[in-house]
Amino acid sequence: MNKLGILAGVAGVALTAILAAATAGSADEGKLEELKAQGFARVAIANEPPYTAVAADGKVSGAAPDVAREIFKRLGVNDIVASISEYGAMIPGLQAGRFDVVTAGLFMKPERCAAVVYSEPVLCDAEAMLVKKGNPKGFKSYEDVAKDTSATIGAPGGGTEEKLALTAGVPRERVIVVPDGQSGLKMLQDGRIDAYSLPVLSINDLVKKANDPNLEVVAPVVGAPVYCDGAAFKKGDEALRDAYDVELAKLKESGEFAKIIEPYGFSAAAAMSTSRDKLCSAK
Ligand code: 6CS
Repeated sequence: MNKLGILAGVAGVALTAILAAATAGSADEGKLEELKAQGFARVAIANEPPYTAVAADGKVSGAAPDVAREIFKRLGVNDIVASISEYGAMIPGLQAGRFDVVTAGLFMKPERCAAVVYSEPVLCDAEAMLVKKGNPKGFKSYEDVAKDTSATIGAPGGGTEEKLALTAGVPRERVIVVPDGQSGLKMLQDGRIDAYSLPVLSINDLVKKANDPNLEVVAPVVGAPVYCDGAAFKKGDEALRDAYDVELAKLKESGEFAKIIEPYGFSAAAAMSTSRDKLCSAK
């Protein structure tokens, strides 16, 4: 197809999306019509298995995108297109319109619940620390890291574990921002950090693939809550979130939700035993 043809095609999709939004009633109801016309939802992920993963051929998997893909298909949005983002950049990216939704294991916490519009819970997990075999510094909690004035801990930038370490009193200069799991593993193996913290299932996945006898997992981190994520939508997209929640509830009810997430190691019961309201109001 020549350039003119491509331009006409793109204009056609845009025009369809605009018309769909205009005829779908209130602006936020138009978002679903817009995504249907677009043919896909743009999702933010982190590439942190088993929550989210991107294979060498670009195929996106992981419990969070798999749930999202199934729900969007039921809403008439045929596919998802994923962008990898640091956790700390996901909410600003959503608010700036770079993504239509965050499906990355972005844990619900009051400050995040104030900034976005979450679905009901999807993936729940405790926190873990990866340390050298024998746990030489005896870490059990983030407070233990704070008390050891020579200790450093790696964590995702803008992530929950970074916040937990800082809140536990680890000085900023001893909390090392780590871009991804493989980097954290290498930094620990090279002795550049004394601990690397991610949720339990992410750390277990790293250890399983590392095949390194000189590693040990501290889990759960004493004093750290069990968190759950939800799909995070931009404020104003409440109607899209509500439509998403209707399909999520049907998946949970039918047992299909468990079939999607439990092979990754997540518990459907854990997500079904709590709620957005409880998690967003947790102290
Ligand atoms: O929500 C978060 O901030 C955390 N969630 C996951 C799945 N991994 C690390 C991140 O810090």
